[in-house]
Amino acid sequence: MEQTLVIIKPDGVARSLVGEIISRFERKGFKIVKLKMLTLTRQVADEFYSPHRGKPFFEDLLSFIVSGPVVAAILEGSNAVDVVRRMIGVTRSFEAAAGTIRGDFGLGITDNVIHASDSRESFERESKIIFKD
Ligand code: 3AN
Repeated sequence: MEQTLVIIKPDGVARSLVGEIISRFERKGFKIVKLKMLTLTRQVADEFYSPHRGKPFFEDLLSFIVSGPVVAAILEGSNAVDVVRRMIGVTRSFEAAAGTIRGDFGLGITDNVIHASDSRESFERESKIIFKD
């Protein structure tokens, strides 16, 4: 069974969307394998977003992701990476389709409610950083 990582970002947690979002994944049929709330340090955030180093939005992205607690989960189910990416919607929330998490709950780009691994390789890298144990 395939696994993927999702992180409900500080805006999603602050807006009390954790239950709604986790519930969508459960109802879809995913199994929650790991779940935790944490606040990323700048060091961990820098490592997590290292593929985006040097991009114009990198500083804003780091400041935002460390600005409050996040909820991270490892989800398991058929084609988890692709299915979850479809469920969250495109990066620019204001363009995300209705019925997706970003489409239903956000308007932002930096503050776009949720992160999900975009490949199996990303999942392997990201989950080691977030779930070190
Ligand atoms: P996604 O989260 O949809 O995979 P990525 O991996 O391209 O998007 O970007 C990672 C994060 O960087 C996004 N979730 C978003 O918060 C931020 N980001 C991406 N592109 C921009 C942009 N043009 N301006 C500001 N922030 C951005």
